[in-house]
Amino acid sequence: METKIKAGIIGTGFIGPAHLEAVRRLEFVEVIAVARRGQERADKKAEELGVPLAYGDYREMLRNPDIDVIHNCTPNHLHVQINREIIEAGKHVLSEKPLAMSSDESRELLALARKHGIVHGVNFNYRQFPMMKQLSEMVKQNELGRINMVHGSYLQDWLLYETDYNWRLEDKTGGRSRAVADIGSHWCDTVQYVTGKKISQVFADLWTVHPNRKKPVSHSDTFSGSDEDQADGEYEDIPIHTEDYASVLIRFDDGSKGAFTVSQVSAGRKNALSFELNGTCKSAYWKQEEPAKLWIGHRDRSNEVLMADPALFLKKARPSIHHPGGHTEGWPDSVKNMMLKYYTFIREGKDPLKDKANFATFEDGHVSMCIMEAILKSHKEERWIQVQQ
Ligand code: SOE
Repeated sequence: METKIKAGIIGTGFIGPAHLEAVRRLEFVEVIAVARRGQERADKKAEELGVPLAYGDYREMLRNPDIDVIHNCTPNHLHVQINREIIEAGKHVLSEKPLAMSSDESRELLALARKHGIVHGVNFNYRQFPMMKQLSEMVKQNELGRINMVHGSYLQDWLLYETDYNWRLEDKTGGRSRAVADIGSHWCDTVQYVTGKKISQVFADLWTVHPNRKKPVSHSDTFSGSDEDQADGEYEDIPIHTEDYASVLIRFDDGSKGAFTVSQVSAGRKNALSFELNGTCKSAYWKQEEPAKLWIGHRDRSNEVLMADPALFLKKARPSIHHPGGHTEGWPDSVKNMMLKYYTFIREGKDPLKDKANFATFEDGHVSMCIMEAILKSHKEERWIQVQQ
């Protein structure tokens, strides 16, 4: 019988358990350990999640020779250091975005990963929805014609109230950018993936809607919503320096244009990533919250809606869909698809220096950092900025 690839996960907040659940759906991988600060908390979490080994210090996990792959699911400010240590320990790494706190750091990580020849991935999962593979094939086969415009938004409401609080709000733990780095990064990765174009210039306008927030004295998780117990509770006033909202004009490397808006303070919008492509023949529109539908717009006949269905997909997109039409794959499945592609690359013994990955790598993570920095600079200097790699 094939020996299973063994994995460990560092960080057990919102996204760590999502990685765990996705990896568990792969029959050839086994998550044998989790790490979280403090042995007692780690033990408790490992038990809750049904994982055999618990580390109160991730460095001990790095020394376990049985572990082949490590997932970095820690808060943003810890990414670079832990990613560096994972690579230096000779383990394959799957990191959450952002890869680091600056593009100098993400460039260094990419070089280090290449030097050690390990398989590196970053969890840009939205490009892993089956319909995104179908759309990218439609674009490659020129079904839409030349793509002139790409526009859309990514809106959420979990930080709408000034009493909503999370580590992502603080620049020390979240980074210099929030809405752009946290969700704009997904929007940019997804549209660059489906169009095959690179964002080369940006002109941005950012806004911190709540320059001061009320931090609950008790702990607050991502997407935890309003805590009724906190209603009469104690708050601490905290100045906020990261953006709740951004609108960005973009120019692509082939001269085509677009724009996107991101916000974490838009009531009623939960995880509303959407975009539209306008080509010389057809348009296409997709939204993540209804992922099985692709609206296709025509000028001279009625518009259509394509439903995700292997029987209706282009041949090259078919392997990306795992259920018959109407059996809709959603967000957790996109994470599973990311894991499937990443671990299959390892299982097949592919060479990260020579073989093309069909998932986002540290290269994409670095590009994302460069776009984010160009956006911050553009907002500050109120002008178009070239994305520098
Ligand atoms: C919070 O904004 C968040 O969990 C992001 O960090 C994720 O990357 C996104 O997929 C959903 O929203």
